[in-house]
Amino acid sequence: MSKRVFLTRYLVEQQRHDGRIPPELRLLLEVVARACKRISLAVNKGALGEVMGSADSENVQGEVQKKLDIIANEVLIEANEWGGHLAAMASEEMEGIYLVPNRYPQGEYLLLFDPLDGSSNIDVNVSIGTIFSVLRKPEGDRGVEESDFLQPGCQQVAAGYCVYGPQTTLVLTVGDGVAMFTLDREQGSFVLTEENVRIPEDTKEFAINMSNMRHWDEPVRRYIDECLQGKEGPRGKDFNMRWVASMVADVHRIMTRGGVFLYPWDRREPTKPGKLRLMYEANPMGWLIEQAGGAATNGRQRILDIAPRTLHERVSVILGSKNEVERVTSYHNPL
Ligand code: P6P
Repeated sequence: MSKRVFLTRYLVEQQRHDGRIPPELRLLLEVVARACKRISLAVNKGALGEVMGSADSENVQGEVQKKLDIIANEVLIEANEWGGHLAAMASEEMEGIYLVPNRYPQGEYLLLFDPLDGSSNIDVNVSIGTIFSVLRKPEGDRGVEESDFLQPGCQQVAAGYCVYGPQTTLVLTVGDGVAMFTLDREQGSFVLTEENVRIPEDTKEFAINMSNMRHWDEPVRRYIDECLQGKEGPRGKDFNMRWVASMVADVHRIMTRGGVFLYPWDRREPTKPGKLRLMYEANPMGWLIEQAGGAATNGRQRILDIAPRTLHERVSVILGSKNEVERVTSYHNPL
């Protein structure tokens, strides 16, 4: 059996190799990975852990919170607040930012996360996941403010997700490609199972919630209609469709075998640019996809170039196999 490389060794070698992972960032990534292990254990207990169902509360998005949403959020806060690597955190489950308490040392990083994305799937035993993004806090000794988080995705220093499915798999980038680690439950360690992940530039598989078709804008309708026409149509090939309704699961499939994921703007809530959140869903996933050779736009511009205006702002998302994303984007920007 080939020598197993655990997450810690991988991060130490990356740190030693090109200095891309300063010690504080390595600590941050190891702490987040440990928190994901704890979340995985809670998720895997299911009904046995009395963690199923909804809490009697709503999050800042106005969505009913699942008990596991709150548990996952608390696990990430508690794991990260004392280590001295962070200055503050932001979460889909919290309206404002969370400042590291003064009783703990202050670090130079900002951590953003969707603690349990796809939580509508919890009660039906379908894969869900944690998404995280790491930014540097601006220079200076002043306290961190919400505006310090409003950096474009191209400023991220690390990003990743952990998918809680048949396997628990941690996928991360620090800007030098994408690596995947599978949790060895017997040892309680993440083991390197894939590095230099590459997404095929072409695909025959699209992921979108088809029930919203009548609400889409014309460029998306045109793209999906052409896919549905199959080899008799302008694409000259048949397409397959997948929709898990869990972004982490859909993105992980694309990271593994290619594909294109679309959650576009639609007429149901025309004042919202999209359903997914820029800071802790689209930006980390967009960077991971780009680092694996794919592309990510909002239909008109690169996701990672979008200048955020608010912490929980939403965005239209088209990401995955490069040539398909470029096609959909070209339909939005006719010459
Ligand atoms: P719909 C989960 O709630 C989520 O934020 C993403 O993980 C997922 O891709 C999307 O919403 C699913 O949305 O409208 O199909 O339920």
